[in-house]
Amino acid sequence: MAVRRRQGSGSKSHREKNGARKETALSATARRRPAKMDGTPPMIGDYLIRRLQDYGIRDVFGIPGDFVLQFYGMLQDSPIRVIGTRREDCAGYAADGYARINGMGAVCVTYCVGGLSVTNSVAGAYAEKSPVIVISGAPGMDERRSDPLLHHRVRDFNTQREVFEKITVASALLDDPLTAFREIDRCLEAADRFKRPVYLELPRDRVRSRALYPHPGPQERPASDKQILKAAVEDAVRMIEGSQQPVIIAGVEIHRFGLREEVVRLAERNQIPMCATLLGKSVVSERHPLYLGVYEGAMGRESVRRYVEESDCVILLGTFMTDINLGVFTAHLDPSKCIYVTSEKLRIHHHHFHDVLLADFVKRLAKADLKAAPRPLPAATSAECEPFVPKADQKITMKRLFQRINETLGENMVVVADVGDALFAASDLTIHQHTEFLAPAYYTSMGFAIPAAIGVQTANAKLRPIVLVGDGAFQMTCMELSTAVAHGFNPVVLVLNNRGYTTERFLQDGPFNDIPNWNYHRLPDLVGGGWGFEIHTEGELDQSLKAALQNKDTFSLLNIHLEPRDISPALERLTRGLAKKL
Ligand SMILES: Cc1ncc(C[n+]2csc(CCOP(=O)(O)OP(=O)(O)O)c2C)c(N)n1
Ligand SMILES: [Mg+2]
Repeated sequence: MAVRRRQGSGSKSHREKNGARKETALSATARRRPAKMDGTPPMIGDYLIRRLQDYGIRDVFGIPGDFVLQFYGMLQDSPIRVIGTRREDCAGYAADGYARINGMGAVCVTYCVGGLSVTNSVAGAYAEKSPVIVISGAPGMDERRSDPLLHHRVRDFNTQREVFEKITVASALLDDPLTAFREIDRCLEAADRFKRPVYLELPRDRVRSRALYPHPGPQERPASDKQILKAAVEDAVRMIEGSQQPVIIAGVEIHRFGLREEVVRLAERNQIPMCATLLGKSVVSERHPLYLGVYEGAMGRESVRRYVEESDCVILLGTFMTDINLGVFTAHLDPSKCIYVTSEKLRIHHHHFHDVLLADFVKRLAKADLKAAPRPLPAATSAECEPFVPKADQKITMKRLFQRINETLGENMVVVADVGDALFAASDLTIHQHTEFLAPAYYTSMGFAIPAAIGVQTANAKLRPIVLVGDGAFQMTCMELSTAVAHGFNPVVLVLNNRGYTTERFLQDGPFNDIPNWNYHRLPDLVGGGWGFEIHTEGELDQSLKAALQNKDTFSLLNIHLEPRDISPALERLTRGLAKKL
């Protein structure tokens, strides 16, 4: 079957009207500096907007409603751009994707119907350490006095806030101008420090309430205990110096805390090989000569697994020991041979250290003069991809598809993988120096990838998302391609159409894993923009990918027909590893 291409009518003028970024007066350095107050006492809403900008937030995702319209009006008059999404949970994923690129992201929604819809994506951001600020409108404090049954209310007026308390690192009701300004500072500081979401509830009659007293602005930042930091670094240095086969495993927090250069310096100065976890994939360039690959137990490549598990000093930096990172617990790491540091914990073999910040520890360790005899390095284990020569009429398979994608990856591309075999297969991709890799690799909520790609391009329009998404996940959040059209974004979306929940077929199969087949490539007709391609063969894949990459003006969608039981080599390794274990 020939490639069918469809082009919707999304126009540039539409994009220019809606997508043009409002100029922000803040320079990059000013963004990190706290907002200065002039003589007039600020309003709560204004102060919040200024503080968001201090943390580099230039865009907010969401859908308005009557309880948050006043604040939306204020946002409209500010340098911050509002990106409307089709659903609130998608706004949450978009803000999460934005935060992963930009450092922090924000959603702004209405009370309960919007807020409660965003909980799943915020829970994912919490689990995977992505700092998303949730701003929700709420009934005015004066309206609440006689406990009326106002629309959107669930049980009582605190219900939504109590839900968010469980899935954020800090939360506040901005009901009192005496405390609201401090509360905004406290919550934003917590989001920045712990790289987790926070929740701010803004009653509609408090948006314009002014400070009663001059607000001094944000207070001092937390610091490491110097003595404990010194002792911990000395302990780590001794352990590394005495080891024969040290190895670094870099995790997602290295990216979140901007410590990539320090980790690479530590590796290069001491010739220590590096791996990443799946959640931290691409945290160091996968083309670096010291890079071995993703360590993920039986799911990863055997040579990487063996090197790490035979190591007498595993330096885990900003790594979370999740089941997916550990290949669904098929990994074997002995704590007595590990240096384990995250923003929450520092353990060196069996010693625990407190009051040491991750960044301070990593920076000090990278600067330390380690004396160790030169050790042999492992042979290059990074799987170089075989060149892809398309066999024009051959039916496309997962293995061949990902070989072709691997060739496509270049500078300024971001691979955004959804849950399913898209994620497992993507673990084998070689991410280049300037390519990022984003995936919900721990919380694994389907539907992340398309809205997260919107967040990525909102944060940096020069980044080109390559979205890998199963048909099941696509059916959950594909409506956000309409948002891509509205803003002139150009992700390349590869729909792995295996007509169902293939990953689950290998756990337990049944008709519940079948899903309706859609003409995915015809979505451009519906949303009024984008190019669609239908693909059965390697030749069609090759042609379509080339055309999609050349199409810079709008999104491209490739409907790739796969067999329901065709899986990637990574998922094959995992199912084999699990079969041995069970
Ligand atoms: C929101 C959500 N619902 C359900 C699941 C459970 N689940 C995990 S993988 C999967 C199937 C994914 O199907 P698809 O997107 O088509 O990818 P495939 O497995 O076919 O590669 C399901 C239902 C989930 N992870 N997230
Ligand atoms: Mg599927």
